[in-house]
Amino acid sequence: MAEAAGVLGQSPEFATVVVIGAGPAGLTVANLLRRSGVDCVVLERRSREYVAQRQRAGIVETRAVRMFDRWGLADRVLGGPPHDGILEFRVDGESHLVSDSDGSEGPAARLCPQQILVQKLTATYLADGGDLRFEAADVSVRDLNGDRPTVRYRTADGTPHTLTCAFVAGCDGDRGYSRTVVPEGVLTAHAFDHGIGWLTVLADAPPPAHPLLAVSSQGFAAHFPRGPHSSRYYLQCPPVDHPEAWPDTRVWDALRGRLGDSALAAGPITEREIFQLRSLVHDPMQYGRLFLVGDAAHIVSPMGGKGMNLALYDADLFAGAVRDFLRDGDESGLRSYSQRCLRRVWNDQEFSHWLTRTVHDAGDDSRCGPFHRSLARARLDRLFTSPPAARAFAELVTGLDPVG
Ligand code: RFL
Repeated sequence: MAEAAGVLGQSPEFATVVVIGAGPAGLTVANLLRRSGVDCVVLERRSREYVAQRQRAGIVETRAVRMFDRWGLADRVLGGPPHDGILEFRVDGESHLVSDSDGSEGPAARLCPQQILVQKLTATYLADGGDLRFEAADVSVRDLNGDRPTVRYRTADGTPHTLTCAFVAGCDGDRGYSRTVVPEGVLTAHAFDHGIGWLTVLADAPPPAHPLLAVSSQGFAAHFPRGPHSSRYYLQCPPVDHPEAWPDTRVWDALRGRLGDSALAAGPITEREIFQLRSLVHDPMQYGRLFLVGDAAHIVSPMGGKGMNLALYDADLFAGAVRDFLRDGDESGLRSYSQRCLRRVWNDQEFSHWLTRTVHDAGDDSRCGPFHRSLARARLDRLFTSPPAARAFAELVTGLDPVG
């Protein structure tokens, strides 16, 4: 407690927490710390404009909406309408609606695109007087095993700066810097490559009535809302494919075929990218005074929509743990941070893995063989016909499972 009191209210170049990275993880950490009266500085490599337009996730799950609600931030940081709790599976053109509502009381998931969340988290943090430094180059960290780590960086004009702090939050994503500071042999990386590629396309085209996953012998496809007039689509493709192999006509023809919707409205394509479905977990998520948060610690294949939501979960636990330490001298949250985060990470990895295998295996059997195709179809059949199976699925989609 004596130390806790001592780290508050120091000179400007001391910050209790230095946050590296201003994506969903870093900005959420920063906002929650501010709500707790804990000072922090956020260092972001890119410009504010660049960070604000990066489009990826589209749904803030129910658990995360309630987390922001608990911190008194939901109205300020979430945009988009509530999700109506219905997910559509289309199997060989036949529609099956599955409720992803678990029936619990409280605010529901929100159709809030990641860039809207990032824009609102940025605006809220700055409006509350937060310290956010864009275009911070060459960030480096030292002395993580002492109680005063040092963080150095350069401003856009090359001026060097040094900060000391009590904690570093490594929120700089999978290709960031913070994880590289951890000495070799400390972290174990658990990696899995699904051997599946996805072409992802963003277009100014009408969103679907419900988030839509389509299984067909031509391969998997999906259609998700990303705003009132925009959509994200996914098309299974060979992992080594190139976006140039997918001109507009091929994209729309493939979507119409796999979604079983010959009238699917097209629109201008604004982004076209191919990536491989992979999963990665680093264990532990802490080294000395460095805490890894979000993609810096784990990557989940996008199937199931968990990556950004896990980042928000980590941010909640980290900010709560720092607050409890500074306010009450309670170190238990910091000590159990990695273990608690990893429990949810593996829970969500398992869900994402299950759904990834199911929707791909159930379609094109040239990849997995007829036996696995029939197993996957049996899993879908159970989901469509068994209320307990649908309920377990809803728990996982909402994040309101017993993992907490
Ligand atoms: P981010 O978003 O990568 O942010 C990291 C930030 O750190 C900055 N940075 C640095 N700053 C200072 N110094 C350095 N040395 C730095 N190095 C990097 C970067 O510029 C950046 O601003 O990580 P964060 O905050 O952990 O957030 C994670 C999410 O972005 C990620 O999990 C999701 O986008 C994953 N994801 C999805 N998640 C969902 O929950 N639902 C979805 O539907 C969903 N769809 C997706 C996705 C990811 C996708 N990609 C990336 C393959 C769809 C796609 C296409």
